[in-house]
Amino acid sequence: MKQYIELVNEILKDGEKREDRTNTGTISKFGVQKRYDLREGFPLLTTKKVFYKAIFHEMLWFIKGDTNIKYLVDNNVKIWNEWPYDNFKKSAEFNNETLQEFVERLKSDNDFCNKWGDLGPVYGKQWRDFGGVDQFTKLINDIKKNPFSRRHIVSAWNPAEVDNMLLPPCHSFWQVYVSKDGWLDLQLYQRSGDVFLGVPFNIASYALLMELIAKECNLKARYFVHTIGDAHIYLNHLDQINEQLKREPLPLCKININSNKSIFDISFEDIEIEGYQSHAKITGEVAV
Ligand code: DHF
Ligand code: TMP
Repeated sequence: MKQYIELVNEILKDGEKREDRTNTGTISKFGVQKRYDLREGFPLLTTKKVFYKAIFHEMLWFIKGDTNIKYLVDNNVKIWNEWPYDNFKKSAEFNNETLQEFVERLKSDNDFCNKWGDLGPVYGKQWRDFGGVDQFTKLINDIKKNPFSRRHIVSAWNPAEVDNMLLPPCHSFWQVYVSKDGWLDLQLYQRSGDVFLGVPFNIASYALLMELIAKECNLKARYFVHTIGDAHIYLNHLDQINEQLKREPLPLCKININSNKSIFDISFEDIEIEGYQSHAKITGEVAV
């Protein structure tokens, strides 16, 4: 994935060192765009091993309109755990539970999970019910009925509700384009991108979304255009980023969706990655 390497190099070359909300510090560049051609393969990073099962579960969870992390923790997906935990820690109910204890309680106690496992009206909620509008179903119907429309938009950014979310949407706004010869393209506007941790997930996540929509609408996925506002590398990820720059990118894998179910009924087992080759996993701390 030369685009990812280009993105990293662009930030290191042009970025400014600055403070951020999490007090970690970043190198940041504003306004970058990369284009991935899905015909060349599935854009799952090869310069470190990515836990793609988490990406698939998360996307199905968005499509279902779910915002409670119960589905994720039940499937061993840990990527959203820190934010409900941080919220719980600030509450009067907090009794010095560790993150592990908190997650165990989410799994075993439904009332507790309903109260403390919800992220607020984030992605899933806005996609399926933005002030009463099911943007996602409308998008699918509109692509089928009127493919060349210039209004194939889904927005997770709902200014009236942003303050009720544990984390305001990072991948905030996207548009689908259908070409004359049946290709489906998608552009995402991501307001904020953690280039070491979040961005590899976001690229693969939207590539999966494109494959799912293309299949549902009898189209073929082509370009994913990824536009990022504040594209940053956290200072405590610089060693990990430099390690990746030393590694030679490997051939991309493929993705197969082995089902003719509707996009609303596809399950995790229907999605298969074929031939994923990657360098070793690299860990890094997530800034909360
Ligand atoms: N906050 C910050 N600071 N960066 C993020 O990327 C981020 N992403 C969020 C929520 N808040 C965030 C949601 N997505 C990981 C990946 C994506 C993600 C959250 C976390 C992550 O920690 N990935 C690790 C471990 C994955 C695993 O094996 O569970 C990785 O090495 O990819
Ligand atoms: P912010 O709300 O202050 O921008 O912090 C959010 C952080 O999370 C920022 O580093 C970007 C990162 N992030 C991603 O890169 N991708 C994601 O999908 C999510 C949810 C967050």
